[in-house]
This record gives sequence, C-alpha cells and structure tokens, in this order.
Amino acid sequence: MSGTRRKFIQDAAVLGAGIFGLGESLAARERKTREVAAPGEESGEAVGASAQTARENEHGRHHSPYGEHAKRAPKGAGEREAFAPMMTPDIADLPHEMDGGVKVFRIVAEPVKRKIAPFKTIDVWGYNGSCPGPTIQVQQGDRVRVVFENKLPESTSLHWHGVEVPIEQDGVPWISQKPVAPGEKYIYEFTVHQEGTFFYHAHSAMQEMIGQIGFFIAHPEKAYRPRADHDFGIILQEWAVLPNNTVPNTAAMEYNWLTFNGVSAPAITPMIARLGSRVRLRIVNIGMDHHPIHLHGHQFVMTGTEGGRAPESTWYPMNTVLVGVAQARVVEFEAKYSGAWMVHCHLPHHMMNSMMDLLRDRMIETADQTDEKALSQMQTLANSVPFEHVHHSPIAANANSVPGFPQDAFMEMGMDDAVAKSETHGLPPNWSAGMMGMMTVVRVLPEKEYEEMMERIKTGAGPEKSKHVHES
Ligand SMILES: [Cu+2]
Repeated sequence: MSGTRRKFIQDAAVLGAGIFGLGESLAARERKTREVAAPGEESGEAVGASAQTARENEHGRHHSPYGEHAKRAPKGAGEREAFAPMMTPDIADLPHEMDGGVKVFRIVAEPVKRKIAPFKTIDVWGYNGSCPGPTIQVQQGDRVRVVFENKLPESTSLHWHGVEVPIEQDGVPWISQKPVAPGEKYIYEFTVHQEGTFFYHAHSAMQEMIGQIGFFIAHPEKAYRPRADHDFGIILQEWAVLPNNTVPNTAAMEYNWLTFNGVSAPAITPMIARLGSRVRLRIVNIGMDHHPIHLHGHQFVMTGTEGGRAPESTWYPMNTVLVGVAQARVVEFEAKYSGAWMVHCHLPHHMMNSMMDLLRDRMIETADQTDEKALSQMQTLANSVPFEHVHHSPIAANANSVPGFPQDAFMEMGMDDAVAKSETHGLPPNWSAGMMGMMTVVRVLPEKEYEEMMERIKTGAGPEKSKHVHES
C-alpha cells in the first residue's frame, strides 16, 4: 500500500475530528471508517471504500423500502438492453473504469474558467474543468462508485439529486457526512435501482449558484417505449456578472447572463436531429428562477420528471414546459418538419445577454439618445469580438422621434464567424443576430443533409461559407 493511500485512509478517518464537537453518528462513522481501513490497504483506496459501503449495507444501516435494491448486485450484461447515451451539447461525458462489477467515476470539484460567449469568460466553480460538470451516464441496476476530490478553497460535498441512496451517500454536510475539506477525498458508492434524469450538485446554496452541478443520467434496464432516436440534455443556469467582474455575484437575484450547459446563445451548439425521428429533451434547472422552455414548430409530450418516467396515460400535447427550480422535465416529440427550430426560455429577460458588464467603466444609455450615439456605444463592445455592430434589421427613418425607441434595435449582434462550428453549417447568414441568452435550435435535417452533417461533426469540419444550404 502506498503512503498516499495510507494517508488518505488516515485522513478520511480523522477528518474534522474533535475540533467541532462531532455528533454521535459522525463519531460512530469515523470508527467504522477506521475499522475498514485494513481491506483498503490490500486493494487500494477505491476498493477500501467499497468494502466500507458494502459492510454498512450488510449491517442493515439502510432501512429504506429500497434496501433490497441497494444490496442487489449489478445484473449481468446480457439481461439488460444496451442504452443509447444522452448527448449534452457543450459538455463532455465523464468516462469510467470498471472495478469488478463496479463503475468507477472520478470527480474533482475545482474553479473553472467558462467561456460563456465569444467575448465573455467568467470564473465559476465546476467539476473536472467543466461547468456544468461532465455528464455521468449509468444504467438502472449499476453499482456506482464516485471517487470525489475537493480542489476548491473551501469544504464541499456531492449530493445525488433524486437518487435513492443510503443516507451516508446523500452528500449533505454535517447531516449525512463530514464536509469534504480542501485537498481531501470522499468515496460515494451506491446501487442505482431507479431510471431517470438526475443530477449531482454541491449541497451548499452559494456553491450551486456558482456552477456546481452536473447530469446524472440513469438509463432504464430496458429502453423506454417508444424509443427515442435522439436524446439531449440541457442544464439551465443564470449568472449575475457585475461590470468589471468575471466572478458571478451569487447573492444577487437579478441575472444578466443566462446559459444552457454553461453557454449563452449564439454560442450554444445546435442539436441535430434526423427528419422523422423521435427526439427527447431533458431539461434540468438549478437556480433562482423558473424557466418556461418553448419549442417551435412541433408539439411535445412530457414523458418524465426528476422522479423518473411518467406513465403514458399522463402525456398530453404541449410546446412549453415550465422547468421549476430543482426539477427535471423530460419531453419527447416527433421531428416532423425540417428546419432550425428554436428551443428557448420564454421569459423575455432570459432571451437576451447583458452587454452592460462588457462596458467596464463606460455607461450605456438605451433611452433618449440618438441612433448614431447608441450604435457607437455598442461598437465599443463589438470591437473586442471583433465585428462591426450595425442594425441587422432595418429601422424606420423617424425611429429617433418615436417614444420607446430603441427596444431590440441595438441588441442584435450578429457574430456567425465567432461562433462557427460544424453544427452551424448551413444556417442562414446572420442567424446569430437573433439568438441570445437561453436559446438554441433543434436542426431537423432530411436524410442526406443529416448524414452529411454527421460526417462533418465526426471530422470536425467547420461550416462552409460559400455553400449556403437552405433547410426548408
Ligand atoms: Cu428563463
């Protein structure tokens, strides 16, 4: 056994002891951790923790109605249908390794620089260099171990939102575990007996608001019927970034940057679907606001919540789903019509990006001013991208004399080149001028265009400027 491993186990055992007057249960758990240090010495830290959890389960510490599930060994591969992974635009999947029948994931909580727009990078906290953290995908029946390391400057923990786990795996500081101190590790391990759209997050309000969340997807043992051909996940977040700041003000309640998966439109990567396919969207909200997410051109049904799959008898047609705080909403639709169809929050202030914080110490006025002056002010922002800020949409000759002008006239900022990627190939010129905040598109492509797009994404080829492809 390496010195590092021994130190880890010792640290796990003495972490926080004494100083803060630990309660009875924490002290008891500490003893338990010490007792199981021996098997860990033989087979490594992760296995040691596994032994701890297994032992706790054997001793019947977890008395929930799901105790039998929690104890159940993972099923053999042959008994379950292979699952098609969900895709999280702009967020990577977290890889895992196998230790016997256990899927082992490694998560590091750490400060992250997140480029939320071509001209805006903010300082947030996330996991494994990503905010939101990487997506974890497992299958119902899996035994899961998460080796968690805290590289934040303060204590934290990981909570498995909606997942029925033994209490000692619940990730609530001081209630279900001692906080994981900076530089320390903690091992979470549990059996996933549910299916559904879950997420992991720090169980500390301000840490949630500075970005500490990621998807935890539990695919069902047997695929949902009807099967979805495409499966996409979106995490909703909001940020208050004050002028001259890169660190969001997590105590604020008014937000100026709204993101899907940590990116604001038009930088959000479009979702690509084949014409005639069935598309699933899973939307998760962790923040201060509720978000009515609206889809254009199609009706969908809500097939699941943060509690798992909903019975088909409860499905009814809709095209806007309210995703409340701490909720997951899963919707599905038949991609019947080709085109670039908007998926966006319909709260008006969530359909824009604030340019105020880009002005640094300059003031911008959006009322009682001339068109010329407003344009020149906006150009000071555009210089940093760089592009020329113009009215993409025409304005009237007498615009300056109409009370209320301007409204959207100065907000448009077309920046197709700055946000170009494979998935934007073929979008109409200046498409990005109409995209802000919590806004993206599902691009429903006919067979041939779909196959070409998949090839383009595979090879990483950018969009062709010269060859414009109309989508409808
Ligand atoms: Cu919203």
